[in-house]
Amino acid sequence: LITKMANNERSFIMIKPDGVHRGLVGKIIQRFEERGYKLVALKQITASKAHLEEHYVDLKDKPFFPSLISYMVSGPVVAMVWQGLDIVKQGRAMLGATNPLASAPGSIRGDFSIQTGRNICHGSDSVDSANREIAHWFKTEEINDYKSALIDSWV
Ligand code: FUP
Repeated sequence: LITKMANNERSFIMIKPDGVHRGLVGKIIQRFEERGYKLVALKQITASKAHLEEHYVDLKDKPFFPSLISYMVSGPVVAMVWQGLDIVKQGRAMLGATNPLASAPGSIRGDFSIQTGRNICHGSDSVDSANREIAHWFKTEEINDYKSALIDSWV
C-alpha cells in the first residue's frame, strides 16, 4: 500500500479587492476548507503599489500591467496560505481559468466572475512561485503550524 502523504505543500491564495468588496471572502474560504485544505496564514491588507508590482513582476511588460496594479491597490485583499496534498494544482483548478469566459462553472471564477480584469482571486501557478509569493506576503512567524483534523489525521 502506497499512501501519498505530501500534505505539507503550500500555496499562496489571495482574494482580490473585488472579491472582498463583493463579500465573497467567506464563500471562498469555505470552498478550500470543505475540499480538505488547511488554512495556515491569513490577513487582510491594503497592499502598496510597490508590493503589488513586485508580486506581479513577471507581468511588468504586459499592456494590462498598469490597470492590473490600479485594480489591485483599489482596496484591501485577503492574503492566505493554504496547505495540503497538491494544493498548488488543485488551488488553480478551484479558482478556474484566468479569463472567466473559459472558467468552468463550479470554479470560483466560473461561479462568481465575468471578466478577466475583475476575476476575484489569485493562486500560485507552481510550487516555486508559491514559495516566492508566500515569502513576499508573510513573515515566517505569521505562518502557523498546527494539527488539522482534516489533513493531519487522514485515514
Ligand atoms: P493568473 O495566474 O490566473 O492570475 O493569470 P495571470 O498571471 O496571467 O494574470 C494575472 C492577472 O492579470 C489576472 F488575474 C488578471 C490580469 N490580466 C488582465 O487584466 N488581462 C489579461 O489579458 C491577463 C491577465
